[in-house]
Amino acid sequence: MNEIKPSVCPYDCPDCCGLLVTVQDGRAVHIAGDPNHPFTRGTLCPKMAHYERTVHSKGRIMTPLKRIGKKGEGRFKPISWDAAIAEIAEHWQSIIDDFGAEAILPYSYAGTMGTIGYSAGHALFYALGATSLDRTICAPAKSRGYRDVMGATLPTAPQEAQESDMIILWSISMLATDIHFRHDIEIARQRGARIYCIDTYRTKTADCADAFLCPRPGTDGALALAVLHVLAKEGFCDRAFLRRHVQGAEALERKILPRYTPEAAADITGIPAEDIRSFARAYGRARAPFIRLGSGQSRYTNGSMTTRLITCLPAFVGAYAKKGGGLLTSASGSHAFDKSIIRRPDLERPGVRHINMCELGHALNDASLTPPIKALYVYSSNPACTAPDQNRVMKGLEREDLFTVVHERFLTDTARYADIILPATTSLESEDIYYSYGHYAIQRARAVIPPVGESKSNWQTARLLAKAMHLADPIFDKSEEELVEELIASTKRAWPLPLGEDALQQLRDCRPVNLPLPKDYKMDFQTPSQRIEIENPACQPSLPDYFPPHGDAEPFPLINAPDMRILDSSFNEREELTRDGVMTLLIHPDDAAERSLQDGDPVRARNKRGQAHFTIKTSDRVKRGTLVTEGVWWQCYTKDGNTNRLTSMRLTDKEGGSTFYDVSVTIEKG
Ligand SMILES: Nc1nc2c(c(=O)[nH]1)N[C@H]1C(S)=C(S)[C@@H](COP(=O)(O)OP(=O)(O)OC[C@H]3O[C@@H](n4cnc5c(=O)[nH]c(N)nc54)[C@H](O)[C@@H]3O)O[C@H]1N2
Ligand SMILES: Nc1nc2c(c(=O)[nH]1)N[C@H]1C(S)=C(S)[C@@H](COP(=O)(O)OP(=O)(O)OC[C@H]3O[C@@H](n4cnc5c(=O)[nH]c(N)nc54)[C@H](O)[C@@H]3O)O[C@H]1N2
Ligand code: SF4
Ligand SMILES: [Mo]
Repeated sequence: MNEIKPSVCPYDCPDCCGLLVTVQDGRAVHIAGDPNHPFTRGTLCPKMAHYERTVHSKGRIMTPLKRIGKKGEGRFKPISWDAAIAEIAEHWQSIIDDFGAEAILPYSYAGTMGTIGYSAGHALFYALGATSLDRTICAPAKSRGYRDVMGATLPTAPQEAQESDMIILWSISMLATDIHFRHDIEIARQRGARIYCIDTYRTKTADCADAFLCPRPGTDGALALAVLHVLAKEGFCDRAFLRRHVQGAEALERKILPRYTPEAAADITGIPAEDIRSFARAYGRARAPFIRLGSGQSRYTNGSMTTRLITCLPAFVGAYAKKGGGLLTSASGSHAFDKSIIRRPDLERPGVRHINMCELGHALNDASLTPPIKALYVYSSNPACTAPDQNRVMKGLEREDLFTVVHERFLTDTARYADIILPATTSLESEDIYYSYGHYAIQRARAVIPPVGESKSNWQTARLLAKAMHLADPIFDKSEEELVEELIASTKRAWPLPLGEDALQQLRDCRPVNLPLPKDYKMDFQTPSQRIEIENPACQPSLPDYFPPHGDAEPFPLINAPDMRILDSSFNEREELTRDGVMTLLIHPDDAAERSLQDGDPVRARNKRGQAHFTIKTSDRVKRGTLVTEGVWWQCYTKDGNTNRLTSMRLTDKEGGSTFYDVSVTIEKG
């Protein structure tokens, strides 16, 4: 008999879709979108349309495995959970005895966005005294840039865009990464809104827009300043709003903006001055402009500053005071729950060493680290594929003296280097509660099918390891169900407005619930001055200004953007998705002609960190002088490693974020 059960898409995607899963004899046989979800409204992206193929893939790891071949060779033998846990505990204990607990490094990210699953290892590794991981791989510089201007002000809800007359898709690959926002845009468009896209190449998302601006990589800060220049000079500022609600607009106008004429910005960005002017005028004239800001601009050494500059735009025109106007960077759904319930920061030992996950390649190879990293525990992440400076990461993973445990669903690039692999459940096999970083709905999901094989969830595994390491804290006695109940109860203290009884019941019943937003939330500026802080005395410099990205010394900036078929390295298990080719390098036809390159030619892209092989595809979607590749592909689909052979461990200006796009290369045939 078929049963339809609610669930939530667990992937690192702002949409956090509500799912309806058809279950037959304990197997998921069909996945659909939940029409009652307030943002995703019944549709799914192509990746998830066949999630059942991932869940019941023949590639699933079914039992714990122990390495029998060389590191990376991929030969393992099945062992029992008891044996695996005992062996891990024994290794860890002997490492702790010889080197101290900081010689153990956990490494995880958002393989699952479940509130429990994401943070399932925190309490365990804090209690052990292991090195703490700074989880910076995604876009902390973007969050910081927003915060430097807006503090903790709630970003604008995406559905507001329906009421906007000018929507700007700014460094967001919407059709790949936030597809449900298209729904809101289409409603706005039917009401007469114009859509703009700002990206470093003409993405499919750009095709949805009425106008497209194409800056040189990492130069959007100069574009934002020139827009502000035009707004100020041509009388488009909302002076009353600036006087009442904004700190430092006048200082910016006087001290910084004179340098950023559209002509000066054209030199920096490569966008013609006239295009900058007409974009600025459209922004100034719009009744309620809405910016949907992705993360592309933040993955550069100037990433937080660029975001800070873009965040100044709505303030100059008073967009927050208008229905439909505003800025959405990342929705604050993460504040729905008191995450300390699961993360237990009180267990972290004072002064314990922190390592930035973007610098894994250093951490595993740096001989001067005391203590050195002797054990690595990876879950919900695939750093051999997704971390920058892959040559260094691989060198570290190859170390015979590194004891590596990987908790995974598939034999990923990282799992191949494990000494022990533990089988992980998918979201359909475990209980959790989810929030989104793209909208304000939250939702609980119960397990809808039994675990596939002997797989266990992150939390169940952390509990087993905690017991084996004799950790006594009562948290390790709690089930996921108990934790979910506590998280639901915590909304009362964590979220600014209480959820009504109906909403709480809906949550318990696994139905999506929109977090209540305070009336005038857009105008409730949560900064020390209670104003928008264009001048922020706590920042250095206190006024935002443009500075260039790092860029490297090679001639071609290399954008490595999301691919629609996969999500970071997730979905690589679905071989059918690689059919149309991977490791494609898009190049402008004139740049290709100058180098006698033609479609289908093999090329090698190189810089001082390494090289990777691509297949050329000429395209006038790409700006002259830049190169584009899409997707983070498992290394087994590549000749000698993926794009991350070329990317750098360099960090962003603030928050130690990743700089994946701040990289350049030379190319040659072969
Ligand atoms: N299909 C798919 N969906 C995904 C992912 C995926 O890999 N594939 N990844 C998931 C994750 S982890 C994240 S963090 C989000 C990211 O979601 P997004 O924010 O949409 O993605 P970004 O990687 O930040 O890149 C967005 C766009 O920024 C552009 N860009 C790069 N540099 C610049 C620049 O200097 N200026 C401007 N204006 N644009 C620039 C890129 O060309 C790209 O089209 O997506 C999530 N969803
Ligand atoms: N070149 C380049 N590199 C990039 C990016 C880029 O744009 N360009 N994007 C970067 C960004 S924004 C991010 S966020 C990172 C993300 O990089 P990662 O953190 O490596 O994310 P994924 O590649 O999605 O890998 C997640 C893994 O978790 C596993 N998994 C899923 N669910 C569970 C679970 O419940 N438990 C366990 N134990 N495992 C599970 C999946 O099978 C998958 O292998 O990649 C970064 N890397
Ligand atoms: S990956 Fe994103 S768009 Fe696709 S189903 Fe999941 S949450 Fe929805
Ligand atoms: Mo990310």
